[in-house]
Amino acid sequence: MTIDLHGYRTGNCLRVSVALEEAGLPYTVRQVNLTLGEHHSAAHLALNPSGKVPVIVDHADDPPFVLSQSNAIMMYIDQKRPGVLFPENTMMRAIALERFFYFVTDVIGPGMAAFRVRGSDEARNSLLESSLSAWADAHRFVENSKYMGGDEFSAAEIAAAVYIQAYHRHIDWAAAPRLEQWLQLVMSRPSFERGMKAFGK
Ligand SMILES: N[C@@H](CCC(=O)N[C@@H](CS)C(=O)NCC(=O)O)C(=O)O
Repeated sequence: MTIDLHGYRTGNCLRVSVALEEAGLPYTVRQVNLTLGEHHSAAHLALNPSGKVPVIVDHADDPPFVLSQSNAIMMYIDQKRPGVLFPENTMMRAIALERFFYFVTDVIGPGMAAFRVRGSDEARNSLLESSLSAWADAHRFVENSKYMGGDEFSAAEIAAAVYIQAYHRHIDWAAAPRLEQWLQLVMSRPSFERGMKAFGK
């Protein structure tokens, strides 16, 4: 029994496809083409009345379990395959969560807001600057560690690396050599690569 992942090629959906790949959970992509407005269809609204993606439907449950919100889905995946997205050790887990939420709230949050802001270049630039400077500041997390949360790969990698793809050209990589090495390490993981291609391209 697999999980259906309803989504499109966006950061929120890619975080989930990468997480499913990393956890080794079988899933089937159900494309919801946002440019064609398929997220407003009756079928999609029945799964998620807010009309957003991603949504998963886990057929292992009867009736199937439906869940939206990318970060809640990642926590659900973590519970289905403990120890892959977040370490099981209490303190290591707390650090990985700290870094995961750093990327979700301090980096991705303002970045998404910048993308949506209309009519004010000043507001857009300020949000983008705040997002990218928080991203660059994550240099300190990997200065003496292999991964963002320590020695183990975690969902913090997924949050950070998926996001930065869209802003790659804005980063001064020469000033952040460890970040560049970390990104190469993460992006070369076969499971990560498969997850990034889940919605095509
Ligand atoms: N907080 C939600 C955000 C979901 C979201 O905004 N999804 C976007 C795609 S990344 C969407 O469905 N946009 C369509 C719309 O807002 O009409 C999550 O993390 O899943």
